[in-house]
Amino acid sequence: TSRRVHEAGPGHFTNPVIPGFHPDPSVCRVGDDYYLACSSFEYFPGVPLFHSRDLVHWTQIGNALDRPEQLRLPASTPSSGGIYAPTLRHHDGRFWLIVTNCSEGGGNLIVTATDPAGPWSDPIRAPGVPGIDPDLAWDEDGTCWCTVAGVSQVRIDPSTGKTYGTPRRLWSGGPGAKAPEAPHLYRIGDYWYLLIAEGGTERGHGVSIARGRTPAGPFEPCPANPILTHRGTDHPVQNTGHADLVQGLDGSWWMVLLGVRPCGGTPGWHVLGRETFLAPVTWVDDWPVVGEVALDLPELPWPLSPGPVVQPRDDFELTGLGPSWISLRDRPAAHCTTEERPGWLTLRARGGSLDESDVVFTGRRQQHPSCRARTLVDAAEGGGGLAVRLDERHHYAVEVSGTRVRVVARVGSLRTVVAARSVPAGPVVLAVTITEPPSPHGPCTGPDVVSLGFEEPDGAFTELATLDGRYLSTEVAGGFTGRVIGMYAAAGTVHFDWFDYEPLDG
Ligand code: 6LW
Repeated sequence: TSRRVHEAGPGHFTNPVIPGFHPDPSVCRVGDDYYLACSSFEYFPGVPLFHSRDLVHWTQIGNALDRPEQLRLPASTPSSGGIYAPTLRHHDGRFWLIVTNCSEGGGNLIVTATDPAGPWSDPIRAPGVPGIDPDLAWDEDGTCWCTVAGVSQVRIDPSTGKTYGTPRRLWSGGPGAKAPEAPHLYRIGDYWYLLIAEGGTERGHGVSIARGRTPAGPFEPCPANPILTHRGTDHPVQNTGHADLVQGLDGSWWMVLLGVRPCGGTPGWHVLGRETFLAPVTWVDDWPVVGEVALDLPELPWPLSPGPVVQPRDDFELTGLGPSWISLRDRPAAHCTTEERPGWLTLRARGGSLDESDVVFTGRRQQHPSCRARTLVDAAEGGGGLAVRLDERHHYAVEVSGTRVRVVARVGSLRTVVAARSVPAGPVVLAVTITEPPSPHGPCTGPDVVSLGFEEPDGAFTELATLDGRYLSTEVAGGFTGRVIGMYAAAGTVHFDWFDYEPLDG
């Protein structure tokens, strides 16, 4: 079987462990609890945080940057700008998270928390940190080292953000490989290990490691580098890199990493962004050896611990939104609220359509190759709908304005209304079904198919358009994110009574 709905059977589990656009994972363990953080780019809140007790079932418990005082992404933040590559660590009774805000007026910042579910502190700015992908590591005498892409390092006081001395270049990775980045530094046994990604986050991506006797080096590269790469293979998981290591309570070692699942031959298209995968690690001659990044992984050395079952429907009965909802750039209450009309999510447009950076859009990551999303929309006072979004220039949407429903497609510089139909006055269910072609005997032949339409009052689905999913892929659009399915307002005020998202068997 090529790919399947993310699901753990007895004794086995399935990669990716966190499906959908969840790149640059950083992980730490406290007792028998694991915590993991990812990048979030142009979306608010920033830096999703997950909890697990078995490394394979992850439940989102919050976001590190979930207050406007912590994160204000200006309207100038491009898609794939914003928040990059956190490092999450536990030290001295607190969680520390360092991350880069790549948007205007941003920079490196540190937040801390005693409970990773929050609240997280206001950010401490660290302007002396000389690059992206910052890491924090403490040595035996409490000195903290901040290591960044490049790969260089500076001493830092993480409680003030102040850096000391001139940044020093540590290592550039393997000869000729581009983009040495995503460093993480660890004390393991007698050595300090410097783990990095190299080759760029696309098909050439890989993970390499070096070791030294002090946190500042000198570092000796591992003779087996890269210790992980799928470059030049036809493995169903590609672009593997940007990794972090963690040791289980039982002493076993694991790597979390990003990877993509392309569909449709060479080069293929991946549409869910870079996802978080897990691989086992063993040690030979004091070097880590990474096991296969398999879609079906072997048995774990501990019992599985599934988190709470996620219901397909959010009926917006609660005040505020759950942690997996993300809005484009910001979420001011005047434009996105569950309080104006209780039991509904109200979005108020501020001018732009999905092609503009000021569109009011709130959605969730597409996490399954095949899935369905539906929402009940009241657009009597405005216009908006349900969109599958990659960025401003790549999205498909079914939208309603008054009694007119239409499907709009934007691919690069082309924008077109694909279909339109009149519907009876009153709220209408808009629906999108995404289907990956069945490929029972091998790799997915792709591309996927995006069907958009609405439901008649009797519940029957009327399809307005079937669109080729490849144009909403990273291979076409570029960038660092993946698809997000969500609700938007392009004009006036639009109310959403509920939103369903359910995986379909691929
Ligand atoms: C990130 C870099 C990378 O900062 O992509 O895959 C960049 N690795 O390390 C954005 O995620």
